[in-house]
Amino acid sequence: MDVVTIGEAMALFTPDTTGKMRYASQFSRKFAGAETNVAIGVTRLGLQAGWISRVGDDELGKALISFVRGEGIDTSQVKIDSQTQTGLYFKELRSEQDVRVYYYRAGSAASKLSPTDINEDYIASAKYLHLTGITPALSESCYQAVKQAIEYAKKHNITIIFDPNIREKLWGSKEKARQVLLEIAAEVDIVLPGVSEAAYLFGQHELEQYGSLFLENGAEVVILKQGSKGASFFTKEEQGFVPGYPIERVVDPIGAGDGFAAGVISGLLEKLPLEKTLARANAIGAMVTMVNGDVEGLPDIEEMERFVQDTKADVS
Ligand code: KDG
Repeated sequence: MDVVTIGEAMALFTPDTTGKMRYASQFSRKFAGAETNVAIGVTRLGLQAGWISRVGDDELGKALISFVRGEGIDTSQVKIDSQTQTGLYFKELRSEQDVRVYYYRAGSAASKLSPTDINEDYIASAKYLHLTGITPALSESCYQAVKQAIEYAKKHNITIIFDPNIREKLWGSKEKARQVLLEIAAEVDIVLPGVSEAAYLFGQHELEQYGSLFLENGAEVVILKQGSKGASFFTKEEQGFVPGYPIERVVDPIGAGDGFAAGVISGLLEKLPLEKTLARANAIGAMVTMVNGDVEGLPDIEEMERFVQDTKADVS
């Protein structure tokens, strides 16, 4: 296994029309979740991924497992929880600039994940453990599950990559979010914050400062995402900036960060230098925004290479 990830995936409903959702009567049903988005992203790039989670014993839970399995991901560690339901999420595209999400996931099956769901051998079988800040926000038992996974990964020298993915709607308080996310960021090898997330965690600073702040907090590699502008990397030895790709029209920005993470993982596993890894990540992030849906725009290797060849990075 190349990558194991842990977290909630949901049935995603998107109105078929743009505008306020209250007027929508036709919806498309898709599936999404930051962690499965990354698992699907790396699988399209030829890697092997596994997903640890729970879904409800309901029709959407069954369809969700089939969907993720159909994308080639190992779902042997996904439990069916008969006590509760699969979570839902609605995405409202009010305009190209105004995309809103609504969760119906409190008490969902995935929020019941606990340390007993984390199998040590399974974590040890991976090269990378991918985590996001969404899972520990779901419940205390989810937070404990994440801590258990980190403990196993460290014991077996598995590289841990962490995307803070701050979802204010899920955290009761900003203080709690900051405390838990910084605690996890201190334990991992690679962190992937966006600039606004870095500011949320450390307060307003110059961009370069965020690199040092995350390094001092404990990470080995910091990758600071700056949307379509590009991304910077920081280690104790080096730092740099890699420009992003111009995007003619953003159809749906949600999921771009997960595509970016998939690019980082695949680049690092191929032992590409950080510049090349970030160029790949920027390209995949851009490609995801051009298609409606969190995972529909994730490219395979050939599509990604064609995009990189045909599109000049935005060095302006
Ligand atoms: O990164 C995209 C995710 O935000 C989306 O798939 C839904 O997992 C999700 C979440 O918790 O917001």
